[in-house]
Amino acid sequence: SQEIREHWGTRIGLILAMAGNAVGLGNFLRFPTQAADNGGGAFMIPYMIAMLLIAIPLMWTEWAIGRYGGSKGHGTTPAIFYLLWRNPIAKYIGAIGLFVPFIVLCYYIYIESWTLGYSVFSLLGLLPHPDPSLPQDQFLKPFAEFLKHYTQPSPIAYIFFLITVAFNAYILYKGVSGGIEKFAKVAMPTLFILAFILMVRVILLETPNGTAVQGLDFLWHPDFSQLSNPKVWLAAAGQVFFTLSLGFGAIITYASYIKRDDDIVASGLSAASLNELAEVILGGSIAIPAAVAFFGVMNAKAVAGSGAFNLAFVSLPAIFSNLTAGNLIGFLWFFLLFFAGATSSVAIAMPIVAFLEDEFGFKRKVAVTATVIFMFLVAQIPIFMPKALDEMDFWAGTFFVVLFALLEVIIFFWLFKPELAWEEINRGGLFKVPKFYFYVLRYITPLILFCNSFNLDGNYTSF
Ligand code: LEU
Repeated sequence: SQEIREHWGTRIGLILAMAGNAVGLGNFLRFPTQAADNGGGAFMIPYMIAMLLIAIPLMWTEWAIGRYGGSKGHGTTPAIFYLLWRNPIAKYIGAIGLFVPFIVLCYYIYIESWTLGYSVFSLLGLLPHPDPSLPQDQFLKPFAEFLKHYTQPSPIAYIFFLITVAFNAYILYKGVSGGIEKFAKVAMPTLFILAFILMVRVILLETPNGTAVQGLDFLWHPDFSQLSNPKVWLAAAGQVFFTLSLGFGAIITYASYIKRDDDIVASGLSAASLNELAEVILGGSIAIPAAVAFFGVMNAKAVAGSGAFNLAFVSLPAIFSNLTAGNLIGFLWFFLLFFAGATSSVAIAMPIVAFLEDEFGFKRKVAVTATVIFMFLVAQIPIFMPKALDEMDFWAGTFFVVLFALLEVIIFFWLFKPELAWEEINRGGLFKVPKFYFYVLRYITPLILFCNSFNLDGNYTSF
């Protein structure tokens, strides 16, 4: 269909939508868990290096691939990879860029729905309120049981899931600038304000077990002893992928709605910077410091090691229930997570929507309806089989994203023309990307990704 392709309304709208795509549950749940589990200060060094050497250049690559495809009427990788590399295999490789976001969407949106449910429970004071003088494990127990009961799944969990799906569908129906962009313009500033309030409240926490400041010290005190541990490097690389939505096909689809000569260099960097602000400053100053203040450094590590769900849905509500206005603070926390999740779930839904529109000529509403129905059906698997959730998260959210990123740099910087790829990134840029990154993208990034794609350690799951 040669109808005019939709475009983002404003540059700030584009940046906020892309930041919304990136800022998600990964920033507030996955990052603290990964950081604590991998030694705090030991994790941050590989994290920064992976950010500079893999994530930032890949981010520009995905923006460029998407904008290029969009200028030719295509927003998803089966078509775009074939434009870049005239080999039928390109279409099959490109299909990974549909499969990955779709699979992740099907469990991600379910977890997102818990955050909506929990924000309502907090606000209404329906979460447990055990006696604060109880010993720690007994104090946490009602919260753990509440979560277990909720995710069985309970009928109420199912209702919140339906509301969450309807909410996502509504934003998608409204289109790129009328839905996603408008929502991001409200959700992103709100999210930053909520996170800031929570951060300030948490930093002031002090109990006989510890202080929030000790939690910050745990995260920011560099620990070089773990640098030779490959597990820490893999975890850091996995986290930068997840948090920036790299290798999910979602950035490419969003970028396909950018005008051909509009800047991507500065906008891409701005969106990534907002994500890092939300992750290392805000995300890093809420869950871990709160857990350290309440449980002490050693126990906080154990809490984080027991998984992101325990940290977010058991430990934090338990901590908040002890504070004045705890219901309200709990609400801020879960509602923050809901906004973070929703701006990301619409992003991973978009590749399928765009694929149906661009390649089959579906109208927006039909494409969204088909995507939502299909998602709803597949989502029953993680809803009723929690083991499947882990499995989907590992394969789609951890393994295939890295493989897909490897294939996309090879296609763009080797099979397409490297000089053209470079010019594609820089065209319209408010500044030029340092040439250093050209060599990084041609040699270093693929090499690192190649080594990383052997990461089949099944213990390594996102959540
Ligand atoms: N980047 C998002 C997050 O941090 C996830 C992605 C799959 C949309 O939660």
